[in-house]
Amino acid sequence: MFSRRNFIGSAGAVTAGVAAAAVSKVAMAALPEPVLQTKPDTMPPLVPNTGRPYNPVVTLNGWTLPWRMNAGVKEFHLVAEPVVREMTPGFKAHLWGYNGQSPGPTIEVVEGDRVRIFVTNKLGELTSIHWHGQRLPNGMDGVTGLNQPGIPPGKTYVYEFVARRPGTFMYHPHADEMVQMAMGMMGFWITHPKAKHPLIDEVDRDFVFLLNAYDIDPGSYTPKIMTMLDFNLWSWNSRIFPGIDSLNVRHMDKVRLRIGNLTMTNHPIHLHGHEFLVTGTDGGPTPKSTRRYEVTEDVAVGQMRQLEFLADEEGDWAFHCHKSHHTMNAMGHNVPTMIGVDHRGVAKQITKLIPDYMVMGERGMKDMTEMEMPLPDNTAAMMTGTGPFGSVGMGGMFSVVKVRKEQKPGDYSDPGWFKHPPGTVAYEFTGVIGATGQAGGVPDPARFKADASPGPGSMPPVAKPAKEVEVKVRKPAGGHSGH
Ligand SMILES: [Cu+2]
Repeated sequence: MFSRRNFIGSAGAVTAGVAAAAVSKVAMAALPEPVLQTKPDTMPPLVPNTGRPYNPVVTLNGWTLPWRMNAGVKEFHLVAEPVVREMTPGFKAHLWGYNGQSPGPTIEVVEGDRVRIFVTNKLGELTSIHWHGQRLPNGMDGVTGLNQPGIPPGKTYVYEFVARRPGTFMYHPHADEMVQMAMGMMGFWITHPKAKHPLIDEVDRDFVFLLNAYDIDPGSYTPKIMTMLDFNLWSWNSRIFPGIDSLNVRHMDKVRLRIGNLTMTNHPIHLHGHEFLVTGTDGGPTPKSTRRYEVTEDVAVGQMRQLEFLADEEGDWAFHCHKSHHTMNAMGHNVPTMIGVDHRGVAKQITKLIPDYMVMGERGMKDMTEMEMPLPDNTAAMMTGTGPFGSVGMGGMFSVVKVRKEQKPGDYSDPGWFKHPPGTVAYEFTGVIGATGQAGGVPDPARFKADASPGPGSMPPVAKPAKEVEVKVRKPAGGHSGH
């Protein structure tokens, strides 16, 4: 490993002399045509027809950037520009991205490839691209002011380096970063191994997506870029449930999920019905001895994770971030909890004064998924999505892994809902509760009963409180502290 890195390292050093600066008129004229994509669909894998072969990835609600070979160098053309991204049907956001989309297209190369990336800036301010996680000459690292001047509006810069190690990487600006990343500028980079790698298994399906987040007020189109933590749209590749495509796989497929986090908080990503191994992190493939089975993997800020599992259980398996506020869409945050408050009388009185008045959440908030309430134009429903059994009541970072026997190899199309074998779906109990003696009866549920003695605890209290207090205070609105 060490010697190989050294060898490629010396080859890479040749590019150190190529500054990411001036491009001659001749080179400009020879720019590869930028390829644009405006549809938010999951595009089929881009099978390489030039360069070294590899098994391509599939970008969830995204695509891979085509390249051209130029005297043995893989040339890509990224265009930084304002884009309109449909985050879910009926909700479009005005973002910044690359080549017509946010996130930008996935770049796929092979270990040892020499790569040349033309970056054209069509924004109104300086930008740059940092190739997150890569080994490269310092002048190609993309930090504005430190490694290169910012790319001025209207100009094209060239980055060139050798993809030295296989793995999962990201790209994003390192210029006015807070704004440009809050606006959606980011993308994935995959470096495939050049030969069979002892720590990188061949898989049947290889999905990639970025975790990103936006703060867009209901009824508006542009993210608020000053938000530090309190985002209201938690997305995968700038899509929110139910706009995120399902991950469709064949029963017994070996599946790899590559996830990168460019939000401002961590996301515990949880898969139902299967256990996965964490086979790769920021530094590349994990040693086999460190691998253990998990059902949730926390992806921290700025990190990449590779999860692998055998899809050996048929069905429609939920796959989501486990922070429950991250599986909801835009909402007002200062809604008081009304669970358990019977306010029928109050609502009646208020309705006399304000005919449209509506009480929210008296039985929980699930009712809101079916509520036909007028939303401002261009607003995503807070919790939505309809499954075969009704409303799913979700939003944000949520999708479904569909495992099917009849899925053809290489077919990524949506097979529809799972057809459950008879007797394998939870069903309503129609017997008698509290009647063990009767046929079909079940005993009363056991229920914890508090007694008069000091309750359980690590130590007994010195004296009992004079009065039992049940807390019913409602905090005043405001002072919301993020998620
Ligand atoms: Cu999350």
